[in-house]
Amino acid sequence: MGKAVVAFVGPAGSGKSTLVYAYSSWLAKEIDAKVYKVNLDTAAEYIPYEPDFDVRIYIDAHRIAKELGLGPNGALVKSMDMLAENVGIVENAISGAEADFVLIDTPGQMEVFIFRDVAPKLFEAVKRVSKDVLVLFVLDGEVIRRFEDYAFISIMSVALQARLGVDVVPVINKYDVASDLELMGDVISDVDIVAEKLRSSGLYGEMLAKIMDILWLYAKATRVPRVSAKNMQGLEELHRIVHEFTCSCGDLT
Ligand SMILES: Nc1nc2c(ncn2[C@@H]2O[C@H](COP(=O)(O)OP(=O)(O)OP(=O)(O)O)[C@@H](O)[C@H]2O)c(=O)[nH]1
Ligand SMILES: [Mg+2]
Repeated sequence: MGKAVVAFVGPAGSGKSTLVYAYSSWLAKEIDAKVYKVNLDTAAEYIPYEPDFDVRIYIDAHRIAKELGLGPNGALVKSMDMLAENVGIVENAISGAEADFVLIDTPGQMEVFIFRDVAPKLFEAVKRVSKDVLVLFVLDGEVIRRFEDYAFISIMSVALQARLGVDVVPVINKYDVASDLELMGDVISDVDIVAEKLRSSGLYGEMLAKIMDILWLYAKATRVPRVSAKNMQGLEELHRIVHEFTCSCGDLT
């Protein structure tokens, strides 16, 4: 039986690490799955779960900052470039892990991770280990306020898919503080509502609506899960979607 690899990517503070904790706990408790947790945040100061693989043992952004006299951003960039040259360490760790699920937590500064070599190289390596790889694009629900924001995250998801070469599913986190979202959580109705609202909102609205029409043709996720990592809510729904994408890992559910 192969292992499914789920990576958590998203903007700073969106709740990636908390969701790794919540989802790993859920997997262990609800379906008795063996979970291997990977921290790739070289600058993490606090991690809410106990990592089985911690990149900081090898590459630590704070140490690099001191040793090379770099500021926090320079050190993070340097640490990501070092990781890009050493993705084999992560590949070996995942390959040797006895687990049903490997959860990968990525650096807080998403743009440093995504725009450097490290992200595509990492996912190439991960795909050598498992054919069931999914990226969860973790977003803070509080930030998604307008229909334009929803279009933006859809476009970003597809852009991430192109960049990383793996399926990407957006996940809206912090639902406990953003439950007044007008959107349904159902892509079919969401896309219709969003496209319709956008069409009536000027030049960019029309452009975004057209983009949404095309994205929908290729959309893989049937639902955008809403979760609260903090309150451990929506994890069953999240798992259903993860399972849909990684189900060749066996009949765990
Ligand atoms: N209300 C609420 N807060 C949350 C939720 N998930 C995470 N948080 C809070 O959001 C903050 C950031 O959470 P993290 O899990 O560290 O987010 P992250 O994306 O890993 O952050 P970085 O790695 O630093 O970019 C913390 O204060 C969490 O307690 C949630 O579902 N609801
Ligand atoms: Mg984090």
